[in-house]
Amino acid sequence: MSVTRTPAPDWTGRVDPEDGPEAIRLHQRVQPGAKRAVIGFACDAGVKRNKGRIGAKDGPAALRQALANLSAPVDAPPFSDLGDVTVEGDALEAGQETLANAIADALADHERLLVMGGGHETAFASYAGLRKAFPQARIGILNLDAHLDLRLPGEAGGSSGTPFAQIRALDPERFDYLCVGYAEEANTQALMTRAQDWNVGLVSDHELIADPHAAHAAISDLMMRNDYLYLTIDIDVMSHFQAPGVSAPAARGVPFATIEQIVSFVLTSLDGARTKLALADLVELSPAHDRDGVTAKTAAVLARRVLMSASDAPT
Ligand SMILES: [Mn+2]
Repeated sequence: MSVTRTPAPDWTGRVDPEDGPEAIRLHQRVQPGAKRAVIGFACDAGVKRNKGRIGAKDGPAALRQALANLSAPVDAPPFSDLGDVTVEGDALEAGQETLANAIADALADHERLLVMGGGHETAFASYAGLRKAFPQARIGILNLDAHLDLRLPGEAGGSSGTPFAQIRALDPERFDYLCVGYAEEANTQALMTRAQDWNVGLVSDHELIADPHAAHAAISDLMMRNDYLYLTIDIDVMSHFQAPGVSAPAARGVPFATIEQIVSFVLTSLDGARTKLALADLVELSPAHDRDGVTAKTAAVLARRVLMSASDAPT
């Protein structure tokens, strides 16, 4: 079979019983049936079709390992691990369909799901799953990325460079997309023009370097006009030294502290807002290209924030 469901591994890590009950780490917060959950998409097919350097298939395992030993706030909610959807060879569409169905099922039981990619082809499955779970909802897409990923699918089909064009094709009347951190040299003029034609919101890496709050107004507006925010973090939005373990490292990139601050802004903006963050994903971690595990750790710090933040305000 070219697409398989792989059960969750056992989470293990350091324990410090001598330091008392507050000395807990994320691996000690994994509980079946928790309101939050993670699921992995072990897939190289999207990056391969996009002619990038492959390795994202090992992303979920590396991210779990990097998450395990991070400290957990004592009042943080527990989370479940739903295992992986594993794609062998070029079975991308079947893998995305399996992941989308798994996401839709999971959102019936969990208030927040974090998908661990995989390349950015993960996003098409993420959105399709979220849409399936909430057919009538207004969904705003916030992509933290050096790339618009708006290319049109070619003869081989979709790839890690096409997810947002595919999402628009799936849901043309309701496409509401904000890309934060794009690099001018990493996107052709054709894509920039397409973004304008499709009313895509844009905040560049240069703007964020000049002002770390440059995206706040656009993010607030996106949240105000939607019921759900779909947050997708491509770790290649950060600099090559912060995120070397990706398919396409950024020469410039947005500082890590700025990306953390944007994620925090999203999470704190959920308090008192109507908008929910039911689904987030973190993509393009490619452990074979990592150095000293720094990319995995960077991804894990962001994933920890999304998983451990306070619950959404009730509506
Ligand atoms: Mn991307």
